[in-house]
Amino acid sequence: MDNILVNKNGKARGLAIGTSIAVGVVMLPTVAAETTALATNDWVGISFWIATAAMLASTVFFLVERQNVGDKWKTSMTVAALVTGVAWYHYTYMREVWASSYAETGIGVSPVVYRYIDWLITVPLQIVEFYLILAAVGVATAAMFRNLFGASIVMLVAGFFGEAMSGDGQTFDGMEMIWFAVGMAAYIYILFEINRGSVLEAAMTTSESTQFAFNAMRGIVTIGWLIYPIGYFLGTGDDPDTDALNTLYNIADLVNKTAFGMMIWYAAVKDSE
Ligand SMILES: *C/C=C(C)/C=C/C=C(C)/C=C/C1=C(C)CCCC1(C)C
Repeated sequence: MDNILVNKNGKARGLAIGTSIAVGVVMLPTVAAETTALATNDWVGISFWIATAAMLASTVFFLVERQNVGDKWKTSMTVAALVTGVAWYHYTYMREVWASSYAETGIGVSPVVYRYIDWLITVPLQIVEFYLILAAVGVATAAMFRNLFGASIVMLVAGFFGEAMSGDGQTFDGMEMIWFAVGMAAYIYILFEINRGSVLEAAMTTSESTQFAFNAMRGIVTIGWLIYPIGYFLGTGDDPDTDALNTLYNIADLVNKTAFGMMIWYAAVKDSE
């Protein structure tokens, strides 16, 4: 306590905590806005609520832990905190869209617009995170960044058009599947790009912790990201299962944002020991 303002590390930590508190206070009116009480049987609403809390906790954790890792990992920790922080902000609205419609009608409404605005910000941030890992592996190029970035935008825009059309009462369900195919093509391209032979080879020559981060990234894109198209598939078309779509999206966000950030943190701590 006596040296928290003197010691360089303590000062930086104090700054991080201060920033977290300031962000929290500024956000308070929206977070604590008049809210519909969650119905006791609203399981999807409960998953929204859990995700909201987890995103906030992760953000504070990544910001504070940033001080305990080596310099070269600090930017990765910052980006991880931005991803969960932006998601937390949107979850406070998404859960409200869902829970209020469920409480009124017994049927939850998908917060499509908030969801996609969130993804449009957090997915490119994750691409930055991937780029930092690929740079540590020694294979990052500007072209690669541009391609991954471009493909992720195509994927999301296609998903948005498909979902915005879903359940609109017009019987042109085929369009949802066409947009799905466009999104899948972009996703498969991303998988291909990070699994190139030259990338895998270069990764094998790096430190243990860099390899851990690299494999975490591949696992996230291959398995974590795959949950989203499954949710989309179940939640659009003739007989859309909106509960399944939102539950899967919420779980996927926890895996891809919180758990991925934790893996980055673990690699960073291992490397900084
Ligand atoms: C933090 C949010 C993340 C990591 C969101 C990722 C979203 C996807 C990987 C979405 C993928 C989709 C397809 C592959 C096909 C079209 C439908 C989407 C947009 C759900």
